Amino acid sequence: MIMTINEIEHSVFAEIHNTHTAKELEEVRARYLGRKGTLTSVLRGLAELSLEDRREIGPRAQALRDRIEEACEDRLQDFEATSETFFDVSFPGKKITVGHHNPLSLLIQDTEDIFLSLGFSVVDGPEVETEFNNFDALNIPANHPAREMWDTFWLKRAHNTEPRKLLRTHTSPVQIRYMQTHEPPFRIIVPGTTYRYEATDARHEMQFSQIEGLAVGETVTLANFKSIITAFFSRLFAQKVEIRLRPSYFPFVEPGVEVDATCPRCHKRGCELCTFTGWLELGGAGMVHPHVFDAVGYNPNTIQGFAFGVGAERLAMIKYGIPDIRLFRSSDLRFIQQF
Ligand code: FA5
Repeated sequence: MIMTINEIEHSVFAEIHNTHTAKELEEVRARYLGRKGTLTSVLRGLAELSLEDRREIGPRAQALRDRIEEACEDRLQDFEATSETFFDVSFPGKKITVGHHNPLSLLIQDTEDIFLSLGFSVVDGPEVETEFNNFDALNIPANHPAREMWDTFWLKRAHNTEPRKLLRTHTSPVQIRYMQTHEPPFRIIVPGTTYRYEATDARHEMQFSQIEGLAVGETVTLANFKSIITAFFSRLFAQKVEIRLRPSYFPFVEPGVEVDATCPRCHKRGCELCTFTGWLELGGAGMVHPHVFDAVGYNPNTIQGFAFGVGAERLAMIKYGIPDIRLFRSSDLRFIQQF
């Protein structure tokens, strides 16, 4: 019996090692540990041995059985690691989750594409601005009542003598930055984030986005603006849109206008979106004020231009039928996944 155990020990581990499939491995295992296996017969035969022999052979045989089981288990894991086991190709795969663009990003991308095709460049500027660029150079001096049109987040200063900084309340300060460093003629748009210290509701946020436009040259007129903005809204809303300019006031333009477009949902028939007026108010515009040209060192007698500013969320809300501006930055996946 000792002889048999020695022989088994001598051959079994090499045989296990030489198997290449789970089926081959199972055959080797059965040869030694199956019902009629060699080692199983040894273990069965123990009962017939003398007590002394049993004490010597029994533990060796049992230990060998454990080692064979362990070796078979290890070999099986080798097969699994090298994928030699069965692989069911019809098993459903893992769904790959794909990110979605925020509708605000989609709106800004569309806007940029349209204006690029109309000969405009896309420009940006910082969200932390100087008081000069955000207000003074735009013809809104300190203590002027027009300042109250924009409730401002001011930044802390280390010393009272330092110039005050703020979170820009509109994208208009980029007009100043651009004109200080470029010569006309040019046409630019400036999409960007803006901040106002305001109560929020379905149409107002403290952090929102605007798209500024500025075209400057010797012969640029308000009629040019009307045709550009008509082309923009018509392409953005994928339909023919009419534009109406109503007199309004912004300190940095003269004349100033409010820009209305025909409601793209009801085509002027009247609906809830346009509060049954047929028209939507989409932003402000006008001819750049001579004081603004003075502030950047242009000659207002030879240079003229139009400027406009529209709310980007407002346009996205109209285009995509979004009922509440607070959804854009809500981080709610149920909202984002719809786009
Ligand atoms: C301005 O900010 C001017 N800078 C626009 C301008 C530029 C006029 C150039 C003339 C020439 P106003 O405050 O109206 O204007 O804001 C423009 C648009 O920004 C609004 O029509 C609105 O759509 C959007 N907007 C303003 N405040 C908020 C707010 N709190 N939340 C969301 N959108 C806002």
